[in-house]
Order: sequence, then structure tokens, then C-alpha cells
Amino acid sequence: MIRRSLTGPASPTAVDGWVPWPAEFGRRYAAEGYWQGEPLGERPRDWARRFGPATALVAGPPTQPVRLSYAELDRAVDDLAAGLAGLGLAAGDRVLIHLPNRIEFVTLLFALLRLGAIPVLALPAHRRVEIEHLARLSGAVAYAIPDKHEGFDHRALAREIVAAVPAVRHVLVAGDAGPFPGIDALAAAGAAARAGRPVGPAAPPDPAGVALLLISGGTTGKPKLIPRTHWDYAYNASASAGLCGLTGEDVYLVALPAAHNFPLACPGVLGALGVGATVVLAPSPSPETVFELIARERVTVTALVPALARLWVTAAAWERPDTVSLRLLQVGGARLDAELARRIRPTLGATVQQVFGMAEGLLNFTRLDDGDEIACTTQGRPLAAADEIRIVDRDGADVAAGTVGELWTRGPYTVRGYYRAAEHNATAFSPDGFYRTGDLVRLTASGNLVVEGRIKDVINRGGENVSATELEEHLLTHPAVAQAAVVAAADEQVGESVRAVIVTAPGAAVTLRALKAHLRERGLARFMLPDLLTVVDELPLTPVGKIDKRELRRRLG
Ligand code: OOB
Repeated sequence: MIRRSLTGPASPTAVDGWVPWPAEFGRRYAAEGYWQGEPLGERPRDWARRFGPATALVAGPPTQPVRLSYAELDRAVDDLAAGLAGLGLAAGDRVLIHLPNRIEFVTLLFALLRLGAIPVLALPAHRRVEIEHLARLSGAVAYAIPDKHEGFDHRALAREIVAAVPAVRHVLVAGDAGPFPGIDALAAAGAAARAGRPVGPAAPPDPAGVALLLISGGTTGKPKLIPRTHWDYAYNASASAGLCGLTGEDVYLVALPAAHNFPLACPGVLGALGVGATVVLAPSPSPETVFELIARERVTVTALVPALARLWVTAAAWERPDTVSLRLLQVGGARLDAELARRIRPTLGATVQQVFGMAEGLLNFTRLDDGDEIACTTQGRPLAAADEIRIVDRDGADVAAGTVGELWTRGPYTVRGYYRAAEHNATAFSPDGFYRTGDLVRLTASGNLVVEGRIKDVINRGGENVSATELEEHLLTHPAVAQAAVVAAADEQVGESVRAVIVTAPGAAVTLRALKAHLRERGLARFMLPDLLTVVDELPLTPVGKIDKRELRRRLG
């Protein structure tokens, strides 16, 4: 039996430090059908009944792919859940998952959910500083790693984490486990112990309670933890799948790290599995790896950040890969410039869908029937009719239609607070529960949002505000500019001056003078023109592949 408390607490998954929705919102979201169904860990049983022999997952070395059917996936989840229970892991325990795109990411995620334990999803590129912070903040009792990934030995890192954070009692290893318990061995022990019986906690988790903790993509300060409930996250995935027209015929490629909200649940892994599609886990997002997978597995849908979209489009223009099966390319996570967006259909043959989302909840999508103009020039509109959005000025008053302001939002899958962050929550959320995104947006006449930048990403040049995003877009229109990031540079006279950091197109070169002339021709005001130009070989990226301005500023000194 499943307990249905709409206000949250009072179950093992009602972890401390979580801000539930007020009861009246819970009642409304349930009545309107947003919040429904079983806890996430139970869902693979239903999928196994409905899609049993169909292929759920494909992963592993390109030459010898591992394939799991829906029935096998459900059994693997029970086996591993039994193994984890044997280690003493129980409902409410937090477990830090630091796995790349391999089968164990999916089986471990569901095994923990099935036990009512709470996965905390770190990204593969995170290292000691972030992992230690996340382990402490979440109060993790276990840490799951691969043996090695991209030349990095995670077992050495795990030793350091265990020494630094004594609450981490277990290290679970995918692959060659060394001194630690191996995930395969745990599953084998679990299979023997459960002897065919299904596994679950004494009391099933409350589906209105916290299921998992995502990591904020924020570029300021240390990552924060975002509590997502079974119901809100299930809605997030299934409604996204509906919007993308996903069916059992689709093959979804996970090119971004599976631990990120976008490829995990927008619709991603969870949305694809919920309709009986096949999920292909790419070990790397490099063109050579993914083009082979797309051709071999007949991939129909995938999701990328703009930096990767650029790489794929550039490579495809040369290599002419077989991407005929690809029908939909979702791009999100950072601003996609319209020119690059327009090159996607001719080179990769797929419809572009812009996704402006956040781990905190709100998802905006361009729709499949929007046409190329809207899909290439806007970041779409909210997923749910119950998503409330406000665009406000500095005082929190609604701006006039079409004017740029900060986006505030609340809704059935947008959190009401970060985990264990009471102080930060007081400013990150309005008193009536809107999440202040920090994103500057405007609403177009077509009813779509356009992201104009981040509230903090504005350079104050002697009292005049220069929007970094806006200038970046203008810079990208110069044929010699392949990538651009605009940051402030300290200046005695004007306080902050404007520094353009660019990567040039292959074989091209450009001077500051030529760039300024180009920008003036485009009608830019004098104060918007860059004062300094720095040409670099590559821009630093965040763990999911967005341009990392904090790191860039640090490198520039
Ligand atoms: C996604 O989630 P996060 O949590 O890594 O980052 C969220 C932030 C947003 O607040 C916004 O600043 C930026 O990333 N962003 C975009 C964007 N999508 C996200 N900025 C401009 N254009 C876009 N299309 O990044 C995320 C989560 C789910 C789906 C897609 C992306």
C-alpha cells in the first residue's frame, strides 16, 4: 500500500531540510493529475509487465554492446536493491552517485529508489572539492564510482573522500573494484539472497516525498542540492515525453552525462523508459562515438548543450555521417545562437527543439510543430498549464509585455527550496514560493520566452550596463568568431571594462579593431563595444558543457 501524504514529511523519505509545497498546492496538483502514480523505484516493475522483452538499455564498449530488456532491467534492479539492503542501506539514506553513462548508473539509481534511499547525482567531471562538499552537505553514507573513467582513477579519489568524510561508510565500484565492494558482486549476492522474491522497504516511500537530489547548475558558489519528489519528477519525465511525441519506437541517445536533469528526465532516460523506448548510453559525446552509435542503433532523439551541437554540426559537415534515423535534436542548457540552430536540420537532418530548463524544475520547450523560425530563435514556453511564470523588474513588479526582466516561477515540478539551505532559500525564493531564476528573459508576441542573459552577467562600464549575452551574440555574427564569451576586466577609469574572449574559426584571424567596426555596422552603441580582445584556443566548460565564466575569469586573472 502506498501512503499518500500531500504535505510531505512523516515518511522515511521526508528528509530534514526539505521545503514541501503548501498543502493547498499539493491538493491542487494531485486533483489536476500532475501528481500521480507509484514511487519511482516501483515503476520498472510496471514497465517490465508492459514492455518485457523490448530492449530498455544499450551500453558498454562499442564493439560488444550490453543490452538489457525491460524484464532484465527490473530483475537487475531487484538484485542490486537486495545487495544494497544486505550492506545495510535503507530508506532515507543518501547515496552519492558519481557514475558516467554506463548500465550501473541506471540500475543503481532504480535500486536505491526501490529501497527508498535517496540518490544524489554528481556529474562525472566533478572532482575532490565538489564531491567532498556534496558528500558532506547530503550526509551521504555511500559513494558510487566507476573504476576508471577518461583516464582518471576514481578509486583513488574515493579513498580521499572516505578519509575526509567519515559518514561515507561504503564505496561501491562499477568495474574493477579493487579493495571496495563491486556493484556486480553486490548484485550477485543480492540475487542469491532474494531468491526470486521482489525487494522493497518495510514501508514504501511516500510518492509526495523526496526521491532524489539533483545538483544545481548555478555558476556562482558551491553546488546546491535540489530535492525532487517521486511525483514531481515522474511528471517532469512523462510530460516531456508526451511533448516530444516519444513512443516505444524511439531510440533515445544519452550523449550528455546521464546524471544531468536534461538527459535524465526531459524526457531523457526516465521519459524514454516510461514509454517503452530504447535508451542508448554513449560513453562519450564526441562525434566519432555518437555518429557510430546513431547509425548502428538507429537513434531517433538526443539532447545536447550548444557547445556540443556546434561540434556535431561542424563534424557532420565534413564526415556526412548516417543520421537519417535522427528525428529530433534537443538543445538546451545555455543560449543557442540562431545561426547554429539553423545549420542543424541541413547537416544532421533533425528537427531542432530548444529546451530552456533548470534542475530546480521549470522546463520550457519549443514545440515540434512550431516551425524553424520559432525553434531557432526562441527558447520555447512552459511544459505545464500549471506552470506560473512572472517576468519582473528589480522591485519584483511585473514588467510591461515584451520587456526584459527576471524570470520567476512556481508550479507542480518546481521546488520550493534547496536542500539544507534555509539562509539561501530566503533570497532565492519569494515569500509566496516563486523561484527567482536569475535569468533575464522576455516574452515574444508568439508567446515564447527568449533568454537574454543572467542577472549577474552584466558588466557595469562606468555606469552603463553591458549585457554579456547580447554582446556575445553580436560577436558570433563575425565570420572569424567561432565561440565568444564576454567578461568584465578591472579598469581604473570606468570600474569595469568589457573583455571579449574568443575562439577563432579554423584558419581565421581577427583584430579588436575589425571586430569593433563589425559591431558598429550592426548598430551597436559605443558603450557596448569591447575594450579588450583575448583570443584563446578553447573556452573552459562546466561539467555538463556550458561555458564556465567563473573559471574563465580566474584564468584571465
Ligand atoms: C539545465 O539545467 P541547469 O540546472 O544545469 O541550469 C539551468 C540554467 C538556467 O537557469 C539558465 O540560466 C541556463 O541554465 N539555461 C539556458 C537554457 N537552458 C538552461 N540558457 C539559455 N538557453 C537555454 N535553452 O541547463 C537544463 C535542465 C533541463 C533541460 C535543459 C537544460
